[in-house]
Order: sequence, then C-alpha cells, then structure tokens
Amino acid sequence: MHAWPASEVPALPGKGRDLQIHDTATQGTITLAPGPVARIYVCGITPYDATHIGHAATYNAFDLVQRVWLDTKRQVIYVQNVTDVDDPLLERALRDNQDWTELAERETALFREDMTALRMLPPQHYIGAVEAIPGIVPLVERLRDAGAAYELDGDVYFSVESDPNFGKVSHLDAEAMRLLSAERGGDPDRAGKKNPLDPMLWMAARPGEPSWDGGSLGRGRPGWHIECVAIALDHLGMTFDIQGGGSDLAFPHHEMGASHAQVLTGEFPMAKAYVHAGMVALHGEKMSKSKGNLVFVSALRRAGVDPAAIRLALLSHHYRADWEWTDEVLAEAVARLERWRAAVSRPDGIPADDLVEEVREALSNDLDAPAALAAVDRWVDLQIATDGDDESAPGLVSRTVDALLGVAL
Ligand code: 5CA
Ligand code: ZN
Repeated sequence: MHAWPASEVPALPGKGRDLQIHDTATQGTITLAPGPVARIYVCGITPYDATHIGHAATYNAFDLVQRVWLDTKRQVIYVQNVTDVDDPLLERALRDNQDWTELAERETALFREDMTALRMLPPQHYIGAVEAIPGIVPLVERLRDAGAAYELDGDVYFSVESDPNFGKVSHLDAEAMRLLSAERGGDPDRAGKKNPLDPMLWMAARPGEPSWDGGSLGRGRPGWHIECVAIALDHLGMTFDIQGGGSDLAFPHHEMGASHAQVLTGEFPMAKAYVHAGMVALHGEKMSKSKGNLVFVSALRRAGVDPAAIRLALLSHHYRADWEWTDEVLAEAVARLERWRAAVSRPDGIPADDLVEEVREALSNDLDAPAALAAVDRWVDLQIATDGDDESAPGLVSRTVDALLGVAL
C-alpha cells in the first residue's frame, strides 16, 4: 500500500538527545540508544470509520518518537499496518450494505489525508493485512508444526501455554485477561479451546465472507495478532526498538504478538520497548468506533479548524495520560497557535538557542510534549513583551516547532 507524503523536517543546530521512554513490559523508563537505524512498528487503523481524535493522539505520540530520532541524525524505519480485513470491518460493511473493500479503501484514503494534514511523518512500509497474507500463512504453519497451534473445527488457534513468557508484556491477572480478551476481539467462551485466552491465528472460510488460499491451513483469513507479527518481522526483524499503539492494545494484541514471536524465534521481547498511549474520551467515555462518541479529524478540518491547532491540542496532553476532548481544549490550542504565529512573524526577537535545548530535553524525557509547549510559551511571552534584536530567533523557533513538534507556524 502507498502511505502519504512526508512534510519536510528542518535540521536543527546542535545535537539531539536519546529517547527515554516508558516501557509497559518492564513497567519502567528505559533509554533507547539504537544504532544509526532506529526501528519502530506502530499498529495502524482498522479502516471501517474515519480517523477520530483518539487515533490522532496515538499517532501523534509515535510521530514525536520519529522526530526525536531524526533530530539525533538517525535513520528511522517506521512500519505501520492497516487491518483491512477483520470482523468489525466486515460487520460494518454488511450493516451499511456496502462492499468491504470499498469501505476499507475509502477510510484508508481519508486516514492518509488526515495524517498528511496533521503533518504526521509517513511510515516507509505501509502494509495491509490482505497483502500480508502470503507471509502470514507460513508463520501459522510453523507455529502449528512447532506444536504451538491447534485446530478447532478448521480454525487454527495459538496455544498461550506454549510461551514461557506469556503475560510479561501486560502484567494482568487471569480474570482481567479473560475480560479484556472478550472485549477486544477474543472468544474466551468458545468451547473446545485449550485455554480460553488462546487467540485465533487462522479463521477457516465462512460462507459469505472473503477468504484466501492458506496452503495447508485451507482457505480462510488471518487472525489479528499474527498479522502485525508477520508484518513487523518481515520489515524490521526481531528486537526492534518500539512497538506502539494505544493502551487498549497492550492486552491482548501486543501480549499475543510477543508470544507468537517468542515461539517463532525463541526470543523475547519482540520490541525493546512496548509503548502505549492513553485513551482520549468524549463526554466521559473512551472515544470508540463501536460506541460512536467520536470527533473526527476530517470533520474538524471541514469545519475550518487549522490542522496545526488540532495538533497543538493533541500535544497539550502527555501521551500516557487519559484525557477528554472538549471545546475548551481546542479553543486553547487555537489561541496558542495564534500567539505563536504572531511571535514568530516579527523580523527579530529574543535569542532562542536555549529553547531548542529545552524542547529537546522535554521530548527526550518520555515525550513530555506539554513541557515542550510550556517552553515555547515562555519564549513567546518574552518575545511579545520584549524588544529583542536577534534576527535569527523567529526562524529558529519556527524550525524547532516544525522539526520536533510537527507544527507549521
Ligand atoms: N488495527 C488495529 C491495530 S493492529 C486497531 O486497533 N485499529 S483501531 O483503528 O481500532 O485503532 C488504531 C489505533 O488508535 C490503535 O493504536 C488504538 O489503540 C488507538 N486508539 C483507538 N481509540 C483510541 C482512543 N480513544 N484514544 C487513543 N487512542 C485510541
Ligand atoms: Zn497491531
């Protein structure tokens, strides 16, 4: 699949800093010091509805990761998937009496537009589940041949007991895992499974549903977790730097993915850091496609909201926090954008070399975007109140805000 165009990232003077980031698996902050090439996998959308502010907030967090790494002059290999065949997509297509491939293509196209408008840097490899099927089938066969998978009425399940490290990503007790499994695409109550938590690797073809040739597995379609493992291992290999997504992906999705990879390669963990963004709520409840309490990025854009203001609204919350989208959050961001633009539109001003370092420091410290915004606010306040004569300052501030925060002033 093609991704979307990259906005240019200006180079900044001096040296970027290594990223310290909270890792769900070790439940602490770790310093990532990749070699010249940093590798990140971020779970992509299931394209059955438009991009909402919750999605945008999660992708914003991982866009910051990329920007911190690029500032250290590293190359970044960024991989993202599109779950372009799965139950929720097929259910929505059926409900609305439309072709599931058209629905997926339309919503993926809109996602690309939203990401472009928000200046999110694109992945180098943007891969759909459907196009990944030829790589998924042999992995499922290998898991089965290793005795880590079993068949149930033609479907193939992964046995969580085959992984000695199962549970080490999300650290949940059995009851919590069972509840979340039922909530998030699993089928803990299906009779005949070895363990209620066992996730599906390959679903045998169902009447009226799309299916693909699965070699010795028979016709069917892939399970959700093996999709991301196959794509990640194919484009990044084992032990890449970050696997990212919203906190609702820690279990079962990233836990199961780590388990599949552990059995396939004998290694744990698949990613050096498991990074999870908090959930954005609307009217007191997590924004979710299934609940329908959504604010769409495209709707805001259509209403004339500057994408840079949307981006500033996302940046005003720490990525790990759960927070609520309100009209005030957006109004504050609009006002901030106006102030920042006024400050950098002056021909000269207050020196900004310290500001570059402060923004670097904030972001390298577990992506503390609110602290980065506060640092820019301080420079802007001073710039508006004082008559500086540094002619390079406004340009340097614009480049810093663009390169590190993805905001075009
Ligand atoms: N296709 C799978 C991942 S492989 C998937 O979860 N798709 S999704 O469309 O449901 O979500 C895309 C990303 O947005 C995920 O990382 C998810 O955790 C995140 N996300 C979904 N809802 C919210 C929310 N309300 N707040 C923050 N992030 C969210
Ligand atoms: Zn995923």
